Amino acid sequence: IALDAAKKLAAITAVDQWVTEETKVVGIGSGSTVVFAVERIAERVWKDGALADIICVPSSYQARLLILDHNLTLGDLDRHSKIDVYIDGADEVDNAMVLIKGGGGCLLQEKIVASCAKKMIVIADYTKKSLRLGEQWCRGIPIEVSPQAHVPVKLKIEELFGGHAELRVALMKAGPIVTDNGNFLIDWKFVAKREYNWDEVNRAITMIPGVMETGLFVDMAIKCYFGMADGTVKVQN
Ligand code: DER
Repeated sequence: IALDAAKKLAAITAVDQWVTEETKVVGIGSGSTVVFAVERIAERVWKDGALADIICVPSSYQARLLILDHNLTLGDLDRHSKIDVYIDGADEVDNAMVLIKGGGGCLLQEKIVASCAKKMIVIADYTKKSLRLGEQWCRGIPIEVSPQAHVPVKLKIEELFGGHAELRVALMKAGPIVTDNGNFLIDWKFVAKREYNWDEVNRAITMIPGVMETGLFVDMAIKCYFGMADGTVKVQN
């Protein structure tokens, strides 16, 4: 089946499993896969008359517009900081369920909203699954940085962990990508052959002055649903 069909399959399976009548607040991730999850939630609300009063907390402008476009109730962390379940995509998921996220540049709010959720569920197509981080996703680990600090942060990461970090430049805008939060992004291509302790790497990078957040989601997702090419859904716990 096509990649979009695989994404959709994962999204529907996860929503039907985790967004139920008991769900009061759902966190909505960012990217292309999560669109199918919002469509499924909207179908349940508007077609089935189910999930009455469910509140959707966005993790980006994209997620916010998606919620509004489907006439779902928009929430925010000021009023709904206890989230029942957070559903989001990933750029890559390794065997230890370490995620690389941020391919869509929304990692800061994604990690914030995910951290407020009792459960984080990942939905993805089969191209996102890897045994070892970096096997599938070759664009590096996204890191959100304060605009004034992108060079010192880049140099510090390369000094600490090797590899090569570069500023993410926009395609349809001159200059660097500016995130929903007014920051820059650098993508760190780590050394493929090197053994990294991703929990330590995540903590060390986060501590570098000027780093707002990393796209390394360690010990955050509890379950991943992968839509497979043969039309099945593989679940990783
Ligand atoms: O940028 C992000 O963090 C997205 O959630 C990304 O990880 C998944 O995007 P996709 O569903 O479009 O592949």
